[in-house]
Amino acid sequence: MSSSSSVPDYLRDENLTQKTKDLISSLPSEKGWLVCQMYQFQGRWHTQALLQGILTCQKHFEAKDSDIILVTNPKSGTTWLKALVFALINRHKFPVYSGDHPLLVTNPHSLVPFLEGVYYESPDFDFSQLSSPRLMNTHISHLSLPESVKSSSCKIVYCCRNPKDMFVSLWHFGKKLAPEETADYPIEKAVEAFCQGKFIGGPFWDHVLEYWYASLENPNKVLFVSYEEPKKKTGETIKRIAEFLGCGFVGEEEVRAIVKLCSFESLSSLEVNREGKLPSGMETRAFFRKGEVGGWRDTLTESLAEVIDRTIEEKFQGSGLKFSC
Ligand code: PAP
Repeated sequence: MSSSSSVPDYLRDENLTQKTKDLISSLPSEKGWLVCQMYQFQGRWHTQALLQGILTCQKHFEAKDSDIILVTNPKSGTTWLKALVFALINRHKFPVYSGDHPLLVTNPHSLVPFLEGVYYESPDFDFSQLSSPRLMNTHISHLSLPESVKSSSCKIVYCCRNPKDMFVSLWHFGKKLAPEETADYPIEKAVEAFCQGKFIGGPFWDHVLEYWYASLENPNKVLFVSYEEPKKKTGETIKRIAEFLGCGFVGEEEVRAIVKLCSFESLSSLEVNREGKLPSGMETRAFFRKGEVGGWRDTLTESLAEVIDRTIEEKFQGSGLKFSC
C-alpha cells in the first residue's frame, strides 16, 4: 500500500494542460504496471505527467555547448551518477574532503535537476539561471531529445544497468510507491510487460541501444558507462568521465575521496537520505535499497530470469553490447 504523499509526481497525472489532453486522446494507450494508464509517444510508453514534461522540454529547453546531461533508464544508476558527476565537476568549488560538502546534506536529486520532471512541475522554470557548466539529468530517449541537445556540443553521459537488476529495482520501487490500484501487480505480469517494452520509458532495449550506437558514432558527444563498471572500479569510471568532460587532472587521492563520498554505503547512511524528502514530497530513502550487482536473484525465480534473458539476447543480438550478470 502506498500513501499518496509519497507517490512521485510523474505517477500522479494531475495538472495536465488542454494541449496534453488533446494529444493523449490520439495516442495508443495501455493499462500499465506501476501506473493505471500509459501512452505511447515517439515509440515509448509514458505516464501523462512525464509526457507533458517531455513535450515542454522539447519545446523550451535550449542546450548550451557547456551543458552536461546525464541519461539513464529509470533505476539504472541515476542517483549514483548524479552524485559522482556533481562531486567531480564541482571539486574545486566544493573540495571533496571537506566536512561540509553539499552531498552530505542534500540528496543528489536536489542538486541535479531532472529535466522532464522540472518541466512538468514548474513549466516556467528558468534553466538559464543554473551556473555553468549546467548539470542536468533525463530519462528521455535519444530519439525524443530536444533538438538543441543533439545540435549543440553539450556532453551526454549515459549509464545502463543489467536489465534484470533494473527490473527488480523498479519492481520494489513500484511496490513501495505506486498508486494503490497498481501496487499489487503480479510479478509474472510485470516481467511480461517489461519484456514487451510496456512500462514507463520502455522498451528499455531501444533506450539503451539508441545511446549505445550514438556513443559509437560520436564518442566525443556520448559517453556510455554501465552501473556494473563503477561497482567494480569506481575510480576508473570517474577518470573516464573526467577525461570525457575535459575536467582536467584529477589526482588519485581526490578520486578515492569521490568514490567514498558517493558510495552506496556513505550516501544511504546520511540523515538526508534516510529521513529526508524531495521538494515533491517523495522520500529520499526510496532511491537507496540494496545497490548491488546481481541482486535480482533475491526476487526473480530462475524461470522469470530466463524470460528476461531470452528477451535481452534477442534484442541486443549483434549490437556488441553484453550484460555481465
Ligand atoms: P531513478 O532512476 O528513479 O532516479 P536510480 O537511482 O537509477 O533511480 O535507481 C536506484 C537504484 O540505484 C537502487 O538500486 P536497487 O533497487 O537495486 O538497490 C539503489 O539502491 C541504487 N543506488 C542508489 N545510490 C547508489 C550508489 N551511490 N551506489 C550504487 N547504487 C546506488
